Amino acid sequence: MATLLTETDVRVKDGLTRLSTEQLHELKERGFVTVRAIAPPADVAIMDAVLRDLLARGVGFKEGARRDLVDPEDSLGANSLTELVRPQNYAAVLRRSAYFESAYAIARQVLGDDAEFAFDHAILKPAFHGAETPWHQDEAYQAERDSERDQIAFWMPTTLATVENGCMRYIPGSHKLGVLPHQPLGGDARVHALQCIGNFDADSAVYCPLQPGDAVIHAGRTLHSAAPNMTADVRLAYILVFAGPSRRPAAPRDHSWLKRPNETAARRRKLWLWRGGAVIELARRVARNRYYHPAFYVGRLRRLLARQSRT
Ligand SMILES: O=C(O)CCC(=O)C(=O)O
Repeated sequence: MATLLTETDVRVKDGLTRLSTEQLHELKERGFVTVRAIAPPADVAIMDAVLRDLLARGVGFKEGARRDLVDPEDSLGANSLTELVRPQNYAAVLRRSAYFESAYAIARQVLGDDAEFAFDHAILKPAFHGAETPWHQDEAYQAERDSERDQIAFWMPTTLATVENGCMRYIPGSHKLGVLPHQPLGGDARVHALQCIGNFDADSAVYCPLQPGDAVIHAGRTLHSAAPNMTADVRLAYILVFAGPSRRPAAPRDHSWLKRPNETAARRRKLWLWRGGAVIELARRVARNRYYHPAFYVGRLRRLLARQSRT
């Protein structure tokens, strides 16, 4: 059982807060960039313990937040590629980490002052048999037809991430290809994970092994995946996603692969919402908003005033 430390313990403010010009260029041109020590070791140790504890206790299963990404049955015992969506809902200590502060500062640098925290998730590849994460672009998971947003994800392992245990791998420049066609993994609409079925050269993949507390940042359209875990230790990553303001796409988007009413975790979630979870969900949204950076509110106010003056 992990020990939850107090807020004072985790407010270690010596994380990284800006990318260099070279790193920004790399992110823009290749679609991903690695950064060293985005979070201090004490912070990483706490996040690792907190996430392992949440995952070991099966937290979030009934509400569809805990799921197996590749198992169609997706029972609580499924143990192929385990994800917990929005772990901050269950451990606010994650929100107060130096990692979060650093990532948010970098997200504002990359996406502009209007950048918003979109969501967090943790992904665990079990020892010996953790499944491959299929090739995909994160933007393929965005359902909106008439709006799109630039996004970046920070993928930070709290364990070692190696070629053997499933570190991230990327197709350089693939973020310039637009959103390619996807399908649920293996064409099974019960599975949550999407798989890119467009044309790309998997042999050009670049692997990004990392130390705990390092991170790789990727754009919403960068093709990525992670190999299976063949080692005796788990591989655990904590991921933060930030998004810029929404805009109208050049043409309405049709991510038809997201129409899958039989997705197992989504069905659990629907049931939970109907049975009163909607109230909890609303309370969580209100609580989340109070954390936004002042620049977020200034941006909102500016846009509101601009709209008023146009009418
Ligand atoms: O952790 C993994 O295996 C995959 C992570 C991923 O695909 C993502 O963060 O978008």
